[in-house]
Amino acid sequence: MNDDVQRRIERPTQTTKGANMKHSRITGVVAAAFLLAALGIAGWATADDDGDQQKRSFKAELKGFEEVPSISSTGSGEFRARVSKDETSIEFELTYEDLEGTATTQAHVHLGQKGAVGGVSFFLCGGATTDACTPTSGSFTGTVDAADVVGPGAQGIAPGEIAEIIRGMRAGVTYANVHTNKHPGGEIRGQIK
Ligand SMILES: [Cu+2]
Repeated sequence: MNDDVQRRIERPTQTTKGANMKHSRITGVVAAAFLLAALGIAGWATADDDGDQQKRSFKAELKGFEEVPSISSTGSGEFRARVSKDETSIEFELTYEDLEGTATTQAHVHLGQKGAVGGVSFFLCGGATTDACTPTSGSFTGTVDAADVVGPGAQGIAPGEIAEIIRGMRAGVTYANVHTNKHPGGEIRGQIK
């Protein structure tokens, strides 16, 4: 609340003369109405940036130090994703390079907060419905829909529950992870934001 509005609202309690009081009450009401209108407009502006209020674009920088426990690796990568307007699919792009493992086995999006290991939600490469991962460096694009979501059931996401993993992405509790023969638990990882 700016000082001017604050003063006008407080003025009735500081004024003792009847006429003045009535005047300041009206001023106060008008000021409060303007304030509410301003707050309302500000609220709409932030909610309506992209036509709705849901975050759709996501990104992660992948590196060995983000693994749990940290891995020292020359590898790096980037993950980007976009949730469709109708919330039924996720378009993604994954790139990685300079991995130390000679074979890249799988890459996934997992459910799990930073610093924790969680289960697999969907594949980015190396899965039944995705391309095979390429060794040491690679670039993949794809579209994930409900049928591609495999879990993780133990963490409350049943196969097909794409809305729930999207919710996890929006809450910052998902990560992209690239697995190699040298580091089967994951060589590079990045929290999705
Ligand atoms: Cu994984």
